[in-house]
Amino acid sequence: YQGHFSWEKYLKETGAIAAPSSCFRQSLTPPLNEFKAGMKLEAQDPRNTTSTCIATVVGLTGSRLRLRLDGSDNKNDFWRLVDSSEIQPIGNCEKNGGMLQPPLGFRLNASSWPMFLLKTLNGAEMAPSRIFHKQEPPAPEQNSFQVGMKLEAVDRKNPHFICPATVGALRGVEVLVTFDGWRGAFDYYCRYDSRDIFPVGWCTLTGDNLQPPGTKALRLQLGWAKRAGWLEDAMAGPGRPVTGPGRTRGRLPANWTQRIALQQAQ
Ligand code: MLY
Repeated sequence: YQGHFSWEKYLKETGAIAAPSSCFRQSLTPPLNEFKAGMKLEAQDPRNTTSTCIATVVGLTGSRLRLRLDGSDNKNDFWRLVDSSEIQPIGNCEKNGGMLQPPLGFRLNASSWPMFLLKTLNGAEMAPSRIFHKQEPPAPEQNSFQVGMKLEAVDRKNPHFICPATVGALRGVEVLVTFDGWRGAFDYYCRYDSRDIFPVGWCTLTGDNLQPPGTKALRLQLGWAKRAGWLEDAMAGPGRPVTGPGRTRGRLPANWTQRIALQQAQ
C-alpha cells in the first residue's frame, strides 16, 4: 500500500500540533548522505556496544545507512544516521588506541579473526572521511515534548520504516512513541534525544518514504472488507489494524492475503 500522505491535511483533520524541531536531537537540515552501497566503515556493534567493528553499507535511504557487520549474518542489519557518532572512517579505532573486534555472533572461529579482518579490508572501498559528519547534533537541554504532539519515528520492529507518530506519554527523560493507526504492538519508550525520532516534514526533506498512518490503511480495508460483506469487526481485539481469518466471519475473498499484504507493505 502506497499512499500520498499529507501532514498538512492530517494535522488539520486531527487537530494536532507537530512537535517543534527544537525538541529533537536532529539537525535542522538533514545531513547529506554521500555514502554508497558497498562502502566499509567502523561501527559500534549494536548488540555489544563496547566493540568497534567493520561494517558494510548494504542500503541507504534519506540520511540513513543500512549497515551489516562484516563477519556477521544478514539477520542483524541496523540503521544509522550519517551524522551518528557511532560510525567512523576506517582507521579511527586504531588511531584512538583501540582494536577492531569481531561482531557478536562472528560466524568463524575467533582465532581466524585477524585473518578475516585482513581479507575483508583488502581491496575494500572504504568510505572516505570527508563524507562523515564531524559532529552529532547536540541533545536539547531537556525533554520538551508534550503528550499529543506529532512526529515521525522509526518503527523499531521494521526499522526501514519511518512513520507518523504521536507522543503518547512522558516519563522523565523518556517519550512514549505511539504509531498512528496501529495498536500498541509497535509503540516504544525512548529518550527524548533519541536519533530515531524526527520532526514532522523530515522525510519530505530527506526523500525518505514516510509510511501512511495505519488508520488510513484501516479505513480503506474497512471499506472493501465491508463491501465484500465478510467483516465482523475490524476494530476488535489488540494487535494491528485489520485482521486475518480469526476476526472475520463467512468466506474470505480468495486473494485476501495479497490484498492485506499490499496494503500493509510487509
Ligand atoms: N506488515 C507488518 C509491518 C507493520 C508495520 C507497522 N508500522 C508501520 C507501525 C505487520 O503488519 O506486522
